[in-house]
Parts: sequence; C-alpha cells; structure tokens
Amino acid sequence: MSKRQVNIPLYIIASILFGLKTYIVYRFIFNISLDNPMQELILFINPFASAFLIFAVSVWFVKKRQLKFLRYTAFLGTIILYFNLIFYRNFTDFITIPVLFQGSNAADLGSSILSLVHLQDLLLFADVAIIWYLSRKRPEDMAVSYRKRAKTMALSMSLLFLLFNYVLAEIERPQLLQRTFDREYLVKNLGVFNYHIYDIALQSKTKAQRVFADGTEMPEIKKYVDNNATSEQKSDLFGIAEDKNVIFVSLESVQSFVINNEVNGEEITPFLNDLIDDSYYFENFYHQTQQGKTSDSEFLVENSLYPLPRGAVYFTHGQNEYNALPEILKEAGYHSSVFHANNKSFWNRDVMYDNIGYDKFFDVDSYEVNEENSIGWGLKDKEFFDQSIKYLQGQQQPFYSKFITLTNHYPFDLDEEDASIDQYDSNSRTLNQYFPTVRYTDEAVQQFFADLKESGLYEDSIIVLMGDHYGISEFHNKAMSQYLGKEEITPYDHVQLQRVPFFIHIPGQEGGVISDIAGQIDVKPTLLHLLGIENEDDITFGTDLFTEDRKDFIALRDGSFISDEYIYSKGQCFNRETGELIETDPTGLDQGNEQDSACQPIKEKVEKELSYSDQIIYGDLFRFYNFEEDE
Ligand code: GP9
Ligand code: MN
Repeated sequence: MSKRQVNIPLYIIASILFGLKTYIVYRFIFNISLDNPMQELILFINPFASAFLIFAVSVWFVKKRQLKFLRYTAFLGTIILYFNLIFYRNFTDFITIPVLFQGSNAADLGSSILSLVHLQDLLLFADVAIIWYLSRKRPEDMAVSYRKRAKTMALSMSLLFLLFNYVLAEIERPQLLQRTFDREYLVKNLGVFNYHIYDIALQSKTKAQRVFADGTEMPEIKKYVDNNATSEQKSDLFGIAEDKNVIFVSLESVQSFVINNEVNGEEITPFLNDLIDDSYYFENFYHQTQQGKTSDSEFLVENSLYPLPRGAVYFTHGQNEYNALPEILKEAGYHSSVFHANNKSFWNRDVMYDNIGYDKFFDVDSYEVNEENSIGWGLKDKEFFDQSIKYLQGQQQPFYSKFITLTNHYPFDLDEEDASIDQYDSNSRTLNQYFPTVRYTDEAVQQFFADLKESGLYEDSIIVLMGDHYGISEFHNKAMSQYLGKEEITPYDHVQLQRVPFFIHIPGQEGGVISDIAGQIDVKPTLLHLLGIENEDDITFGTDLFTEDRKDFIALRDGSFISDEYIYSKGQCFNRETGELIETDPTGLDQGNEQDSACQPIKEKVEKELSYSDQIIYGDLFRFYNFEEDE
C-alpha cells in the first residue's frame, strides 16, 4: 500500500467504536424494551450521535491535545457507562443523581458490589484500549489539523446529528423533556450521557429552589389549611371501615361521561353502573392532574397536595419530605403496596414509592407478560388482576393496596376478541376506540370483584375506584360534541368533562349518590376518616367528603375552578347549573365593577391555595414541620 492512503482520523474512529459499544450495551445488557421500529432506530442512532458530539470537540485542539482529549473522554465515558451498568445490575434502573447520593442505595451497592462486577466487563474497555493504542502508535495519522471552516463544519455536523436524534425522539414521545416520564425512555431516546446532563440540570433546579426556603412560610400555610381545608368535624361514617383492607383501583383514563351512558345503543360500563347502587358514588368528582398524568393523580391521593403546574412532581420532587397516606397507614399497622404492570421507573415511581412509605411495589417484573396477554402499553387489565390476586392474598392484613390499570390508555388499542361493544363512528379514531376499551376495563373490574369475593378478601375490605385523569383531550372536541349531542364544547363543557368516576364501595353498606363537588385532593382525608384514623396535624388541601363543613371550591391545576354556584375557566365565569356565561374577565377591572364579580373572590382563593401547595413542594417545607407535634 502506498504511503498516500486516506487516514481516518481518530475522532471518527472513536465515535464509531464508542458508539457501537454503547449500542451493544443498551441493546443487550440494559434490558431496554423496544416497542416499534422507530424506537429501534432511535436507539441505534443515539449512541453515535452522543459519541460524535463529544469526540468532535477534539478538532478544536492542537494535535497533541486532541489525542489526549480523545483518550481521556473515551475512558471517562466508559467509566460512566460502566457505573450505570453496575447500578443497573443491582437496581434495574439508571443512576439518578439524588438516588446515587442517597445513603441506603450506596450502602446497598457497597455490600453487593463484588457480585455485580464480572470479568468479561473488561471487554467494555476494548475500544478505549484501541483508541489509546492508535493515538500512541500513529499520532501523526490520527490527529487532524483542520482549518476553521472544517472545524465549524465538524461541530455543526455533531449538533445536527443530535438535533436529528432529538426530533425523532420528540416524534416518538412528544414532550419528552417537559414531562419526563421515565428514565428508561430518556436513555432510550437520548442516550445515557444526555440523560445525565438532563438529570443534573433538573436536580440542580430543584435544589436551588429548596435552598432559599427556611420554614418561616409554614405557620401561615398551616393557619390557612386549618381555616379552609382540614375540617375537624366528624361525620357518622368516621371509623366505619376501621382495620379493613383498602383496595384502591386507579381506572386509567376513565371519565365520568361514560357512566350511565350508551354508545350505539349499548351500555358502556354496565358493571360500574350497577355498582353505584351499593356504593358511595360521587357524580361531581374532578381530576386535578396536569403533565404528570397518572402520577399526579397518585400524588393527589397520597398527599392531598396539588401536583405542579409543569413537569411531574413524582420526578422533580420525588425526594421531598412528605406525610403521605402509606406512611400514616403504616403507623396505624397497615402494610401498603402498589400493583402496576409497567416498568418501575416510569414516573420515577420506584424512587417516590420508597420515599413515601410503600412496603412493596409489584411492577412489571412480578407479572408474566407475553405477546398474547398484552396490548398497547402492556399487560391487559384482566390478566393483570388475575395474576395479582395471589400476591394480594399473600399480604399481611390489614393492607392498603393500590392497583393501576393500563389497557384503557391512549391510543385505546384493543384486540378484537376483547371488544364487547362496537366502536363509535366519528372523525376521531381516538374517541371511536375509547368506548370498547372502557368497556374492557369495566369487565376487568367486574372480574376483579368476583375474584376478591372468591378469595375471601372482599368482606374484610373496602374498595375504592377512581378515574385518574381525562382520556379524551381537547383535540377531539368536535367528535366529542357530536357524541354528546352538543353544538360545541365550551370552556364550561370542558371543565365538566374533567369529571372522573369516584366510588367508595363498603361491603354491607348501601351507599348513595353524592352530588356535592369533590376532587382527588379530598381522597386522603376521606379515606383516613373512614378508617377512623385521626390526623389532626396533617396539612391537606382537601377535606373529608362526608362532613358538612367543607371548603366551597374545587381547584383544577390550570386555575379553573368549580364552586357550588359557578364554574370558572379561561377568563370566563359560568353558572354551574345552567352553563350560562355570567361574565368574562372576572377581575372586573375592565368594567370597574370589581365588587360585583361573581367568580373573582373564589378565583383569588384558588390562586392562593395553589400557590401555598407549590411553596410546600418547591421549598420542601415539610422538612421544617413536625407532624406529630401535639400527640
Ligand atoms: C404508566 C401509566 C400510564 O405507568 O401509569 O401513564 P399516564 O400516561 O396515564 O400518566
Ligand atoms: Mn393514566
């Protein structure tokens, strides 16, 4: 071969080798689930995009430094990858900064570290060895000295490559970064290195907000909740379910409009409709979730605090101090658990559940999931309940167990054999598909009730069912108005569509339909009340739904609200009964009639309440508050 052969510069070789290695690790060592070809493609692209981004920086250095930079970044990158690998072998999760510095995890790793390190792991350093070798043996061929334009070109290429990766990821998972659903999704879509950068940025923001809080805000907030929310009154139902098991079922995306309603002349939820007859059923119960969707609804139920206006509080503030339902129940002798056949890191659940005192999380690894028994997001609900019963029976009693269903999740895919009713016919495929999937969930719950009875658990339990959030978004308003037989969906209708079913089924109790306004914020005080657990020092923004003396509004997370008389949304104030528009711009400033505004006084209370709740979370204020002070 002649001496004039074309040399491939080391930064390119390094990008290819390191990218390839990272891909192999993602694909074959991390158990990353790939649901479609697009995900496969993204997973293939991102290791190379990340590697090229870092290594291409080297072209800006002088030749000697260039090679040094490549050697050390390849080594450091491998170390980071390797630490994640070790962490993954133990926790089946990726490293997140706060968890890494959390004493218990580090200790856990420490004791088992030897079993997590394998001899063949040395292979992971093969590319580093090649890079070192080449840079030492053939420094002249390996380094480049580009002109400025070529350097800029290399940089632009690497950024373009990253952008391309990000755009594909956004197509695959809209709002990936804003919503932060799942560490695995982030790694899958952006790669482990970009994920770490994102995680560090997110955690720094959280930390910075927390630093300036000193607890002086607490007395004012405590006074507010004592006056407005936490009621000390006890209804006749106080303690009615004392020492009973609590089985809480979160109904994925089930909204109230399907209850006692039909599609193509068929009942949509026959089982739930019948269940109303021997349960407490709240027909004006609203979800109060935002971007954190299911996890926001869980947060509301566990804490009676509001989720955040942006992002998922489960992710951003999963390490805060809380006084959550499972912790309170533990004090009362309860064992608590969650059943959900999804990846445990989704919504950061593994971290959050641990923090708020759940004893056990039966995640996807506790279930047998295969092609036949899954659809859409995973295990079908009927299978899910079926496979859960044995675990439920094995638990120490009394228990608090939360079940999170999954099948009725957007885009509402369902196998033909599981559909008992026909789809709707409109321009929205989503709405059309929604009805048979809701019916499927209804049937799954019916079967669960039967299994509970058969297992003997039913009599000693109360069963609570709640829709987690809307399933049909505003995008489908046209189809929705067709279905509801309305000309259009007004902001008033939109608020009313945020109602989700809420049932409290106490075997042996007749129950009744309750029309008072209610929300997810009220679940925690209500359950504690039924279980007869006094919790006077708690700070909750909700109230027990069975007492007379209740706060007079339900705040939605976007600032809309529902009061006995009014519904307010997007600057418009409506009569709650008739839906008639009373005023726009309720500040009244335009008309100079501030005093007469119907919605303004409540709007101010709502804003205050949401801001108090946000302050607690951003400042991690509960670390300054002693929940057992007066006991
Ligand atoms: C994921 C499940 C669904 O585990 O809770 O999440 P969602 O998108 O409804 O928040
Ligand atoms: Mn959900």
